[in-house]
Amino acid sequence: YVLKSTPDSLDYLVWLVRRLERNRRIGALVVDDSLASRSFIASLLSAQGYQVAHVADGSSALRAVEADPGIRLCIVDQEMPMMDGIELTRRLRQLRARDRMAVIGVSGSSDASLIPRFLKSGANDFLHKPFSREEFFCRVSQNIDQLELIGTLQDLATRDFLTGLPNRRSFLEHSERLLAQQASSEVTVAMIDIDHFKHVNDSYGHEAGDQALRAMAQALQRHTRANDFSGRFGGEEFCMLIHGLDREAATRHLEALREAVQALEIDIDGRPLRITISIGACQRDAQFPNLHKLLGEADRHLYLAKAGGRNQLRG
Ligand code: GH3
Ligand code: MG
Ligand code: MG
Ligand code: MG
Ligand code: MG
Repeated sequence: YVLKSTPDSLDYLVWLVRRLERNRRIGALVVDDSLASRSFIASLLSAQGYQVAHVADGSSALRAVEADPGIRLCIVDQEMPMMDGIELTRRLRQLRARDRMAVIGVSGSSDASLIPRFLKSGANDFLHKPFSREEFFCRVSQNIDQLELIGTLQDLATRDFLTGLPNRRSFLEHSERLLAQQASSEVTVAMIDIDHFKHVNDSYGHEAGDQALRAMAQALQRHTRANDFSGRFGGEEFCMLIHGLDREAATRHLEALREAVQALEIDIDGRPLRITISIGACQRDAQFPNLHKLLGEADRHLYLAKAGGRNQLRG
């Protein structure tokens, strides 16, 4: 049906196939008390490749979204017993933000106030029933495209391009959040700096330097446990936030990272390149209660590690 009314150029077909491929990764949920209506909308979404489920009421919809992070699209009918679509939309928004899931309200009513009420309660869009298949296709696609675009922009804003690690902004934001959430637990902040990295660039070339930074980032990731967080702070400087380890355990953990980096053999066109790192750490306590103080003290310890001969941990 899509092809009938659109130019059947090869470009369009390629675009359509890509779109169908993409949609297979996206979960969609249809909420409508009428079986005929939700089955119809579900069949339209299935034809576009989405992974579709449908439910008859708001409570089931909330449970489904809570259980499945893959749901990125909700089509919500307005007139339903118990919980109407506008109320459901408001509650869905408490579970998943606008940039993670698109909610599209639908209704057969001619009440003009429905559209602003849907949008104000957090819907991304609204469709009047009955709608044409083509309008449905365009609206849904546009909303999913927007989510994808936001995801791409968020990725560009938070990820370091060279190493794929979270960037400085992302590290700082995440750390602030974690320190606020875990006000009483043990947290260690570590600043990690590659030793004599200028020398690596000077003798092996900038490309090799980049390769070393990527190898370093991989080692760092291998030593980042599930509740920890690390990033590239800038240049040849990295950072790690360790959560739930006391001072001794955190020290052992960072020493293991230092030794793992020392043991790396980075292959530069058949020539082995070795690097070492210096680490400055600081454990949160009454004297260093916030991120600013923790980073300052970790940095001071890093300086001491450098002055003490490098390839060592202070803190
Ligand atoms: P130290 O042991 O005191 O840390 O000495 P260092 O040479 O590592 O420190 P310095 O701050 O003098 O030099 C850091 C170097 O890191 C200089 C800069 O060109 C290089 N660098 C920063 N970012 C990148 C990058 O993205 N790629 C490459 N190849 N080099 C980088
Ligand atoms: Mg209804
Ligand atoms: Mg350095
Ligand atoms: Mg330096
Ligand atoms: Mg440095």
